[in-house]
Amino acid sequence: MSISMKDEILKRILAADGEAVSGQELADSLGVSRTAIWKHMQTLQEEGYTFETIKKKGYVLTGVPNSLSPTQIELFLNTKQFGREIHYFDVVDSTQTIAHKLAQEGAPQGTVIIGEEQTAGRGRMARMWESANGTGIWMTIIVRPDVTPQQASSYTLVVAVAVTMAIKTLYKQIEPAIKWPNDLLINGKKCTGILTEMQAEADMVQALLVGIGINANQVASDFSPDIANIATSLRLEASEEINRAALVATILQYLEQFTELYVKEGFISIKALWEQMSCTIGQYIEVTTIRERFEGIASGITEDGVLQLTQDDGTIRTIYAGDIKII
Ligand code: BT5
Repeated sequence: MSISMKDEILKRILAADGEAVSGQELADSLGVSRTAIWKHMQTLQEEGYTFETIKKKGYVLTGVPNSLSPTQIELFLNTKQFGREIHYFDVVDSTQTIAHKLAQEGAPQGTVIIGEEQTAGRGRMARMWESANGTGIWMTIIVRPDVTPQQASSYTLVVAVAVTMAIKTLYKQIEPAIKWPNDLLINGKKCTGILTEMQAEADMVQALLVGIGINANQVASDFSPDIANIATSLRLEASEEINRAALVATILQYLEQFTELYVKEGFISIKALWEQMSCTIGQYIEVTTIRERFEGIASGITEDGVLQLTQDDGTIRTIYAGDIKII
């Protein structure tokens, strides 16, 4: 997609990373007049960007609009396929519902659905996912990996690694830990949840609908009493405002990369990274599955991404799905 003059100006100012960018130099290098530059700067300000103008030096970016519009994301996007088609909404019931429909209609791999707010955001097993307006990242990515439905169950772990890498890359002061299978925690509180749903035939995945919910810019009082004690946001932990568009683009970048690896070589290619980032292995845990509840030490993860639990009597159980509590 070609980039507009206004976006090109914005890109250069963003790339300056807090240094002033001179209007004259912008005009010269882009081959337009100073007035044209000034007009584009006006438009950017109307869109919510703020600048400081430093005499004889130029423009310094002081704020970006708090929006996840495709234009915003594209500014940071460096992928081949992921995020090249973005469906962006102010309010949705759940981005998963829209993704299911689009996937059935044949939407290509990498299609992204984003809602600024979800009125019926959901977690696993019909749980609620709190998705307040404008504060978080509520998105679903359609992925069409060439794997069997059985193999696909480990994809959630791949997503967890990609999101963790993206957060660590942009916010070096925080380090999320992966709680098997689908949570990212910071200081023991949940900042991200992942929900992977599937459209499949007996031995072939048609589409994975990868739902990612990230608490980005909430302050403590934004959380409902239901989750106030268990939830946190990246902003609370990193002590800085989160640029949600940059984070979405960085997640898509890592996810594209890890998906390629996963399809080619399987979960084993990501296993070591997952183990490094996990806070589950080595812990004494209680597991709840649909049918039963048991305890033991989370002793490892298999090459297929299945959790292994060593029980008190030494027997090893493999866990494909469920909830765990570190006890
Ligand atoms: C998850 O489920 O963690 C998966 C969440 C996936 C949400 C995304 S947002 C985009 C896409 N569209 C959707 O509708 N969903 C996906 P689970 O492991 O079942 O955890 C759910 C539990 O997390 C709830 O029962 C609450 O205890 C807690 N919770 C709810 N909202 C939360 C939030 N915003 N932050 C932290 N914890 C939350």
